[in-house]
Amino acid sequence: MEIHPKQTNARVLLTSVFGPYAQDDEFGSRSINPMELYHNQVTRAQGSFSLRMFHRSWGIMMIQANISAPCSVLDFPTREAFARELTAHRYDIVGISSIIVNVGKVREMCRMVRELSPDSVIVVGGHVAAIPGLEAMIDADHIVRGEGISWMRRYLGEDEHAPIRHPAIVSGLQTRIMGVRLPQRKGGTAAAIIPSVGCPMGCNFCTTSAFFGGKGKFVNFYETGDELFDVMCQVESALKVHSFFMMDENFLLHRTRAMRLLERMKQAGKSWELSIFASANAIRKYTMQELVELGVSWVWMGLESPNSSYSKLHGTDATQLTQELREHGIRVQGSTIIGLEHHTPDNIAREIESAVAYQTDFHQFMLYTPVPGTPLYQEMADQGRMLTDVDPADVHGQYKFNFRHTAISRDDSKRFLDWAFWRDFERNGPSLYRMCRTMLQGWQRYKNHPDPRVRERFAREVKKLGSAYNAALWVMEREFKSVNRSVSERIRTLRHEVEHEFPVIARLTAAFLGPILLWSTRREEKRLASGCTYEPPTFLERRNWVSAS
Ligand code: B12
Ligand code: SF4
Repeated sequence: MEIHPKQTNARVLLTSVFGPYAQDDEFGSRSINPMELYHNQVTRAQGSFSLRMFHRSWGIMMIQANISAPCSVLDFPTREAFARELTAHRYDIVGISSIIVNVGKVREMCRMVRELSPDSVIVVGGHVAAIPGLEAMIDADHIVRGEGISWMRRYLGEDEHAPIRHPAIVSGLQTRIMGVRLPQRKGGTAAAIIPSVGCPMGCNFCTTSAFFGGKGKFVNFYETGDELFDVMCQVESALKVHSFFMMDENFLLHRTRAMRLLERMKQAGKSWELSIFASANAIRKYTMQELVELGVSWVWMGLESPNSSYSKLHGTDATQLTQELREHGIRVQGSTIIGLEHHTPDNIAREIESAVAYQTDFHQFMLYTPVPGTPLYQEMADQGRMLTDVDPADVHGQYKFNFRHTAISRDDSKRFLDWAFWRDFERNGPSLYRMCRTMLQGWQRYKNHPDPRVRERFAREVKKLGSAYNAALWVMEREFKSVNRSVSERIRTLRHEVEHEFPVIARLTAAFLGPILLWSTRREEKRLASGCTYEPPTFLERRNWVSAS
């Protein structure tokens, strides 16, 4: 492979695509596609109760931490900030990270580099690289498919097999709910840990699995529980956290690693909380006791229709599993695909009802979307069913089909998707309430657990429930009284239970903080109704930096 002539002395700029994101523009921003995980695809129908936060671009942060070359990361720039950075420093390499939906921005950024920094080599990486024929769509020198740390190390003439250094990453920022931006104190937000990329399960639609090798393959940054434990200890002391967001597509699939991690946690008395992604059949490899001791407090799992053919659900009763997890204080975030092959206008309502009936704490709905690089895309392309006139900026799974479904029209795909979000909210209420319910169940079950690590974790989690969250319950109960009495009554019952557990503090906070939260919630509703959207701040971080000579 070609190596950059300046090797490890080359100055590198790594950037995400420019914003603003949550508005409609000619570069491919869409108001329906904001840079917010929950509000984009999980709680978007929940109005002021939607959980809102941003997540940094971890791919470029990981690359920066693992090269010795002087390197700047520019995250969420505006076009102006990107132009300024290009002209303020002489960069030898400009690396642009993007997913497919943002290809229009990549095209514009390549054009800007050629104009403002003509000597820079342009490298484009991330999922956008899966687009067939991308070379002809953008003016880049290198398009990198798959894992980027090893590619960049090779390109800079560095050792691609050197151990992976994990940066200390705060998982979410500027969290906002009910019109209030939560204070960002050190240790208050989970740290993101990225043990691997890809997933060996190889579901036919899955772009992350396909991008890193497909079925049977993935790239492990940390093979063993010992390595993972050491990384988590480093990040724990850098960020003062107890809580980790494990960015591994199927964390529990690797049982030996997870069980060794548990052993080390026990030996060191670590009372950690883990939020994980895991498939149902991987979760079933563990007892509830093991999950609880491992600190699993949040699971994001695929809950595709029972009539689908995905092996990750085989042999599991997903209803029983989700219920059991919640009874053990583990919050469940379900993910359901709308528009699978067997869906029709006649059965889709039933399928959505069964997803909603899982009563998860959070529920993501996404359109079945053939994405370049996946087996599903190939299959649809071979059958001539891909629609050729759809703008890639609209292929984000929250708008309309990008292929011809045998029974459901494009317009109906959006109607069914929107209905799923609405129905989940209408039947189950705000996710914040649902999450409080699960937290209380966990506390009641484990407050006297013999392992002090477990007790400490549940006590830590429940502190918020006995105070600020109870004020939020008071507001939700009030706001739902006129729109959905049954939800309001369920919230009331929960509030009474919380007040029974924490008679003084919970009542006091509801009485004093409740009215303030009610006011901020209503103000937020008005803001949202007038079209207010939120954008992440721009970050600029330098490492191994030397000024241009
Ligand atoms: C965090 C996240 C987000 C964050 C934003 C992160 C950000 N700052 O951009 C939020 C929640 C806001 C988000 C939003 C969306 N996301 Co998102 N997101 C993720 C998630 C869960 C983790 C990404 C990550 O950090 N992974 C870990 C890092 C290490 O991996 P990586 O980013 O792939 O980087 C590696 C390589 O790709 C490569 N690389 C990356 N960049 C570069 C750059 C260079 C120069 C080089 C050489 C290499 C390189 O090297 C890295 C190390 O190996 C992934 C799923 C996943 N597991 O990856 C989805 C994912 C990236 N998102 C996806 C989608 C579709 C979206 C949305 C459209 C949401 C939606 N409706 O579904 C929106 C788009 C918002 C917008 N306006 O752009 C898809 C992308 C599909 C595709 N083929 O393009 C993914 C893969 C999820 C999925 N399976 O469908 N997302
Ligand atoms: S189990 Fe989840 S992450 Fe793994 S291939 Fe299937 S959809 Fe993708």
